[in-house]
Amino acid sequence: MGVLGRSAPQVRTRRRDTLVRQHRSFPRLFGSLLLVVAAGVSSVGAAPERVRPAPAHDVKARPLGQVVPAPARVRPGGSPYAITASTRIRVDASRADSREARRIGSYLAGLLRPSTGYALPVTEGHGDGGIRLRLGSSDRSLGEEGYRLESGRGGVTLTAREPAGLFHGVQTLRQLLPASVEERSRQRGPWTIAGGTITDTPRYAYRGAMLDVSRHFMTVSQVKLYIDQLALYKINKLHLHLSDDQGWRIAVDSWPRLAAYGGSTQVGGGPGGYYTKAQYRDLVSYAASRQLEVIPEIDLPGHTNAALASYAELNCDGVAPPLYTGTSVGFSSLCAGKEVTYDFVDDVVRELAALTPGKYLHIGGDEAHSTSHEDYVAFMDRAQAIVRKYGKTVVGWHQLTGATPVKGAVAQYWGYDETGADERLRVAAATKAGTRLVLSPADRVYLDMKYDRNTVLGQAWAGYTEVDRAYDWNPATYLADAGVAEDAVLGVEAPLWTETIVTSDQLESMAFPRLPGVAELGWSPAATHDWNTYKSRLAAQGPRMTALGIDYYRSPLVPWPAG
Ligand code: NGO
Repeated sequence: MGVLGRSAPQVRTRRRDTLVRQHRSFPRLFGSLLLVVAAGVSSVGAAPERVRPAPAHDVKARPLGQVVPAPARVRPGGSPYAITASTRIRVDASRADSREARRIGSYLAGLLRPSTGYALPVTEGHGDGGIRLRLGSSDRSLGEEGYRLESGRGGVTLTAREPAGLFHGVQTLRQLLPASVEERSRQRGPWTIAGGTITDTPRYAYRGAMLDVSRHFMTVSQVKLYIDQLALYKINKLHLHLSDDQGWRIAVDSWPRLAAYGGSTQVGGGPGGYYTKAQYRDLVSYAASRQLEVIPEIDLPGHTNAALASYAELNCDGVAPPLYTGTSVGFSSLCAGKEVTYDFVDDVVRELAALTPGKYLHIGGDEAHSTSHEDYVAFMDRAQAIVRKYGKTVVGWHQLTGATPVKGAVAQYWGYDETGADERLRVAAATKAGTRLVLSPADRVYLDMKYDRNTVLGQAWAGYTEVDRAYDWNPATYLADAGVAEDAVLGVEAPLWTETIVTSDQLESMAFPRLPGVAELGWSPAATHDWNTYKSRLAAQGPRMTALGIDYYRSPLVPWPAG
């Protein structure tokens, strides 16, 4: 592996991106200076002293297609629709679907009420006008995640077959409104949506983001915040990297020291932490409410120092190593020759599978440099069988293709431009035998890679990754030269490793604005792919991210609006 020789990252924790911070505080200061001006033009029922005028670039209805990810089909035309104090959100669904549809209606109302100041009651049944959410459409072309948005003078209607489609349609609707709609205090409208029709379905079924909660522990509320940010861009999988050398982050009843002791530290020696089962369930259901499926990962047989430190019997020599708070990789291994190893894997997978409604369970398999090849193959055979026994689909990092992927297994490719031909060919051979791929090329979509040499956080072992590089590649052909066919690609995933990341602000400054580009690669048809038009649509996300409090990196490659 090319990465073998990479140097350990320099860890600089708790630095904030002060530039971004200054940028964020500007509109708020500006807003308070204009309070008096705004007082006379507030929306119905608004408390005037909390209203500020919309910035100039927000006043007109944004063009219908100005959405990230780019919608599949956009037909502008007709009159715009304006949300007003009398607008209702009408939920129109069969009885079977009505709870879900109502929930999505309430979610939309929750997004719009604080900034508009309108009541926006959510009501059920037919009726014209307002915002209409129709679930249970018989239009098969919308698939499981697609939707249609029709906007005109009388109202805006979202139609979908499944709740996921309605939810994604809500994200589009939201982006068609001025960025100030994302503020949590009352703002001045108008709240206008351009007229026309959008018909939208995803290119790939798998559009993921990974969060490493092991190197630095992230609290439940930090993860929920990230989930909300991912949902805005129609990401539908949240892969949680729950164990590594530096920390075990999920309670396992049959092996309680894993979390209690193995979770008690992190990179740099902080207190670490772990999720109780109730907290994990809460995360899973929160993610589901945002149409994201949680994919838990227990990294095996390497990256296991936290487990080895917690239970001496898991070590070949029976001696538990100390906890580890550095950032090296490849030094730990479960003992493939001991039966207790498989009892351990069985217990962990059984408990985790029981907590996880989604179909996937990720067993890592990367950088097992302290496990012999023979042991690796034997171990992965048994570990995969255990995952299947508990009814889950195996996911592994692409080194799994150096063992024997089971039928239906998914390999997550994290190679980069320097990855050798042998390795690519091995991955391609596995796809010919039925293994499907999730693509996470490290020099494209690793969100922990530095943007350029001035980036304070992150690492650079796969090279610098500016916003254009993260966006400008084609998942369908990325491994074509090695022989990977288009239909072997299940989708894309952007991992965020946290050796250098501690706070949500730091996380945001690395994820944004690259993550929306990866989301677009996963969702939008290849025909819409174009850096020049994308960068303008991305620029329009700037004020929205600011309003949401997202500390994004103001890449010089993107024409962000002034102010
Ligand atoms: C590699 C390694 C991780 C690191 C990451 C940092 C994979 C799959 N294994 O990616 O342990 O955290 O790089 O960029």
